[in-house]
Amino acid sequence: MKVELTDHVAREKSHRIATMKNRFIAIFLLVSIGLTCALAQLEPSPTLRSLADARGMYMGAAVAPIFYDTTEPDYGMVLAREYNMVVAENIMKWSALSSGRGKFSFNAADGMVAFAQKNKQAVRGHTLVWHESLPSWVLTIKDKNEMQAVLKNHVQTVARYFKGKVFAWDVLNEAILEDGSYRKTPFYNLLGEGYIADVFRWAREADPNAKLFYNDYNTDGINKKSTAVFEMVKKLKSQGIPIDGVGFQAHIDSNFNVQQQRTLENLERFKALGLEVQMTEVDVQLSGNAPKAERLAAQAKVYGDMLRACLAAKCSAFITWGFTDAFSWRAGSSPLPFDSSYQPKPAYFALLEVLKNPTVTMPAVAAPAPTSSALEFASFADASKSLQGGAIVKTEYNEKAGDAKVDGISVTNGVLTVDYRLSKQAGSTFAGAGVGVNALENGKTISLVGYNAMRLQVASSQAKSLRIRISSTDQAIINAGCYPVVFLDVSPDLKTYTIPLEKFAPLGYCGSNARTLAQVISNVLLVEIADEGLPSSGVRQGQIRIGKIEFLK
Ligand code: 9MR
Repeated sequence: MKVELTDHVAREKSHRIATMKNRFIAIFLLVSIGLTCALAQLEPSPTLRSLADARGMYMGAAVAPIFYDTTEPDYGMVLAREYNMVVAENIMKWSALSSGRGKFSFNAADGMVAFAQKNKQAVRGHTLVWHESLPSWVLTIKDKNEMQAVLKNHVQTVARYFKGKVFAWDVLNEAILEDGSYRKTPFYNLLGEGYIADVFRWAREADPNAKLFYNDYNTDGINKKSTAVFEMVKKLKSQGIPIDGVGFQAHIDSNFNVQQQRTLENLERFKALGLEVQMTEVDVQLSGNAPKAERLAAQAKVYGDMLRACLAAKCSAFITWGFTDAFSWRAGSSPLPFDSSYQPKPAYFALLEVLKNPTVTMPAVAAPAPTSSALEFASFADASKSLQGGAIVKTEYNEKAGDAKVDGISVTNGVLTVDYRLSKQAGSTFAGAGVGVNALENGKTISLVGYNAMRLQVASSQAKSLRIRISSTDQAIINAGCYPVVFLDVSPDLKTYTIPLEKFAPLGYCGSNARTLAQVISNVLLVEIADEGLPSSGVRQGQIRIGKIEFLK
């Protein structure tokens, strides 16, 4: 009995202790959850603005004076929250500032500057000299000296007025045509090309501290027009004309391919002249007839890719031409990162992700599940018909002091067999010779961004190791001899290898133009599989058999 009582007391005691313990744990958990929530509330989620601030760059938007409109309270709120820079979409243009000769009115622009100052935003000036949005009286001028005086007066009055308020000016906008020639503007027609150097000199005189930019569209990749702009600014620089930077407008659509257009390389060549580069009017029209979600995802990808190129080139600003689809000069095609109700679109999240981590290759957007067949690389089984037409596979491989000849190619049951003969000269120092299989699916270029592994079915009758190389269509990368490569030890049997794409990176062969793997592979031209197994001089015959090459999401 005593024992039972003692037991009972002991049980009660331990029950009380356990209950207290549980309560303590519960209180502790509640307090910690509460604290975590409170801390989470204290720590605001990142915005474009906060991430740009942390990087010491500008995220900007073109604005209209809608922040005055009390029926659009979200306009000013989102603008102030997300952007550390603003640019006037229209109200600093010549026709907006000057209604008559010698008459200037800065009220609307002053309002925008006040908004920016209140919200601690920098102001970019757009634009001192442009052939559009000119007051009609300027178009009536027929005399060279008169035009020169009027132009100088405009540039200097405006630059002086905004001195200390505007950190950078688009001094000259869109002075080059698509074919690379000078645009025949009212200024060019009367003053000749010399007006270009003049307007930069005049702007510098009026505001020595503002950064002076040339700005244009369809210059967002390497093409005739961007090359003409490049030559023009190079000449200006070499003549000591004060120009600090070039703005790339980037009015593009969701089919724009940053890799194919060689956007980064383009920015870099301007940087190499000692110029600042900025993306100044980015908007990405939705294109095509795919379901809306797919088009938004494609748009987001282009935004992300553009910003990534911009950051890789150390651009100083990324500016969108507006920010909400409610107010865009291309409103019908929903080109901006916020929808008409000021809700962030996938494009916004893509920008956010890239600002957080520019090496992310695919922005975290709700993209629809990929249809693998469309993007599958060269499956030789499927491609055999094209192969017979000779369109997709060619073989060539030459190295110094060695050569590879292909004796035959055949496709049987979906397996591509290449019979080859390697030769190596005595005394040469290269490690091997090889045969390359260059494949391009039906002549198409396949974008590999977003893929994370390569699956390869391969057998080699003699090779001890295989070198697998993926090349890019980017001519600069090809020229630099820069390509991702991986070495594999092979077994004599047909075997499937799954190679994570990051495996290619450390072995990447890159010249001084080294690019990240993601950039290199984003436009794949060929997959080359080379037999690396010829140790000394001599000739040997061999065979490589490839079942299938796929890139995996
Ligand atoms: O978006 C601007 C639109 O509201 C104006 O009507 C138009 C004419 O002034 O200019 C648009 O902005 C252009 C910019 O000033 C220069 N690059 C091209 C832009 C789109 O046309």
